[in-house]
Amino acid sequence: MNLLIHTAGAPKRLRLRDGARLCGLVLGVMVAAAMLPACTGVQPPAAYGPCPTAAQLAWQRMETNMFCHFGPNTFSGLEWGEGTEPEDLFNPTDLDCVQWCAVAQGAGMKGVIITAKHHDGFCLWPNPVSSHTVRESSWRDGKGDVLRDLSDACRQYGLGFGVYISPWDRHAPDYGTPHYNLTFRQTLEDALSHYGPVFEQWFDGANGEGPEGRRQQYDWTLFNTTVAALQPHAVIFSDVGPGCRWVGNEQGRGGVTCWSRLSTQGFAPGAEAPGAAVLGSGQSDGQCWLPAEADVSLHDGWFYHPQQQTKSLQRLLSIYYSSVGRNALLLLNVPPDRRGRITEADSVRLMEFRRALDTIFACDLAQESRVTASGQLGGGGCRRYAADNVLDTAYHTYWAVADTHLQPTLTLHLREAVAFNRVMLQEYIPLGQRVAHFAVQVTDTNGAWRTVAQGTTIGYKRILLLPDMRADAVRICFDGCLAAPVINRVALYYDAIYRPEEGERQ
Ligand code: FUL
Repeated sequence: MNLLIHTAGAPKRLRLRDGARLCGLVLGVMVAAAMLPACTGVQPPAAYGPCPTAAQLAWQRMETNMFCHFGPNTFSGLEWGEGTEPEDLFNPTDLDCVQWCAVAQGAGMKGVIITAKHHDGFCLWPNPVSSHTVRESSWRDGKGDVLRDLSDACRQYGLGFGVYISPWDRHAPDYGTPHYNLTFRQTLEDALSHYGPVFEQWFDGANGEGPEGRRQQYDWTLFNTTVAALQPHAVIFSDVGPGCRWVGNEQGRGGVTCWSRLSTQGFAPGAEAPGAAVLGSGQSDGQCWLPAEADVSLHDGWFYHPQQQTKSLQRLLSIYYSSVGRNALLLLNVPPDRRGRITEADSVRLMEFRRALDTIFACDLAQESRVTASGQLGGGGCRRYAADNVLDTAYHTYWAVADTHLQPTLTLHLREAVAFNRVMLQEYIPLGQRVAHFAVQVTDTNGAWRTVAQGTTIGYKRILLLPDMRADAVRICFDGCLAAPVINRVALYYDAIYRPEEGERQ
């Protein structure tokens, strides 16, 4: 660490790197200290309520993923194909899934989910139980397979590969009969058996009419068990999970209160799902761990349409803050065009989005603060649960208090007064979601504390949008907790790029 760079005019980047090195040191000391007898006999906090599986935790930590709506609709201009489209309609002139993955990776996304079969029933892979697939088209002489290209490209780029497979099928001749559930199971089996690990299976709850106006009674238990048997680590999305839930809107907006818990007993995807407000907020006493996924398109529609505009950078940042910043995962749809490529305009906008996020979150202004708390599990000598664990970026280190201490406070004494307008908080969700209300207070030279924001849930990640302010110290009062909070990160940032609309703060 070169202390000479800590001059008033030093660029923030230098400070960050220095801070990161400092974090390394802190972490080393912490690991060593964790072995000290001071923690002997101190039991770690017990898990509270339902908690994420390893797959759900890994999924949540992806934070942003790319959705690709691609199929006959790309060529017809429809959003919902009729199911009667000739297979030859699907004819990308230059399909390049490597380019999709390069764009996704450049945009900081961690996975890609493809519409392997949308409501029109057309399969982007040669599904043996369908006659409405790429195999029946003249694209690549019927030898093409989009799932093959994309799964290979995802592997090459270290991205997760996920599939959207619509149960609603406007083409399948047996749709609307009990037999269709078996056909759909075989469809799932084929799509999930040949392309390597699948990180997410996306089930659309839509249940419209099939041939001759017939409707289907979906066998969700059969569908979910089929996925679980073939891809045990896949997180299953639907309105009500079982792996993650729909956030209740297609604008990419999580609830200001957003619990990763929901009771799903008696509910089903589609018309039998809980209302949008409940999906958005989750339930503090929900029986299942069911985090929210916020899906939204970079365009107005889900599929490519030549005239559609790309959302602005400001809009994307607003979406980011109201999804990832509110404890939801952001699934951003980027529709490939008729060549089978992501358009230049979309790609440029996504890189701008990434650059903006990297800039905003480059420098944690709390990094060098002294951290104190109203309590700490195991007492001051037990570094394993120390308050300053909230500063390091290691995921599995956290600050914890005794389980009877339900209203603790944590204070960041800043090295010097800093200007900031974002507060980022993270609960250590492997032990459950606990915080139901908190306040952010600041103080400056006169020493009086002033509340500048209040919030309800935190969960995996919460980012509060505050007006520009300057403080010597920042205090978080966890004043409404279902169980003693376990916090693994508190950070302060200054965002000079996104300007929230009036009333949009927090
Ligand atoms: C909806 C579908 O009907 C849309 O076409 C789109 O796929 C969206 C993500 O889900 O339910």
